[in-house]
Amino acid sequence: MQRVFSAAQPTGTPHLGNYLGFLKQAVELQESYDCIYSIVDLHALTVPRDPDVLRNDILGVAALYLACGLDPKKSILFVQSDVKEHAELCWLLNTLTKISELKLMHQFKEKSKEHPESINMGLFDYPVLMAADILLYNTDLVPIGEDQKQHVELTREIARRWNMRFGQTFTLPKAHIAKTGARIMSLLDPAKKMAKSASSAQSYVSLLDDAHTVRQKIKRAVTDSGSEITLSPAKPALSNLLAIYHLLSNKTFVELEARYKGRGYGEFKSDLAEVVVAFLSPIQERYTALLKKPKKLHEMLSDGAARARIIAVSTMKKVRANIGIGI
Ligand code: AQP
Repeated sequence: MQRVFSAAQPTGTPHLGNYLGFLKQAVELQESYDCIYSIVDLHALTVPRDPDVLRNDILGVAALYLACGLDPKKSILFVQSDVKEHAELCWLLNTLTKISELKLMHQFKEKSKEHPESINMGLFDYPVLMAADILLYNTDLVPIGEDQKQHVELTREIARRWNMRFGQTFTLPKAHIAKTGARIMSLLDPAKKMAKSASSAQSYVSLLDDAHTVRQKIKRAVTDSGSEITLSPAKPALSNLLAIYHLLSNKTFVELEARYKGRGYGEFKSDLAEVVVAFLSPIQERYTALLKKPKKLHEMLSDGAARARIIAVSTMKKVRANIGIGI
């Protein structure tokens, strides 16, 4: 069975972009792949975090992922820092990664602009730690949003380099990117991706937003000139809303265009808001119930880490022998 690995940072509450670009696929893939998913707390430290907030976010994200359909009976779900091999492999992969390659990474360039006061080595090395995450588990497929594609390409390059130098060790992973939803855009600016770190919370729908907030955010979402409801590159803001509607309702774009022919943006947005509310409310109910049992969540994560560690230790045995350390 092919192996799937992917990860997400515990940096606040995930939004619809995280769900549609990553989590939705992660849940679907559980049915036919051997899936491993990680809450990557070491990655989250690449920008300043309050320790108590981080601790809460780790548990919150775990609960939310379960509420969205990740099933610990079908997948391994664990916290990255519970498996020390991630940091060790990152260090070894660093020795084969060029600084010039890391300087090309879009995410590093963007985050450096956002946090000019704290451009640290961790932020620069983020893609190598991500390569370690993926390569430790002999991963075939990595479900991700479009923004992470460049990091998976670098992972392949590092793996190829290692295999050339030390013999076949790592599987070359492939990015698994959804046809629609791979880049959900900001509700306020269709040129920017929906992101937790955006300056305005009006630009994204968090998976924990209540019904009133969802309705308000969608009502205020920017639209394009003209009033026709059509999917078109000339209407990037509307196309983004149509993509969300399509993915959450399973209605095709053709069906949606026909349904809103001759009707305005107002009606379309108000229906979309109800689709989003109906989608989020059962998730939020499950999330609240799961958070009431923190001990159970900790046990599930600790069991996940134990299962992940078995694979990671076995990979590292090979890697250490390859490179000439750890007799
Ligand atoms: N807007 C998006 N559309 C589609 N997919 C997205 N992803 C992120 N934003 C979008 C995908 O979500 C997965 C988990 O990402 P993460 O937890 O590592 O967070 P991130 O990429 O840092 O997400 P944010 O919200 O955009 O945070 P900031 O503001 O910190 O950059 C990944 O697979 C990602 O591709």
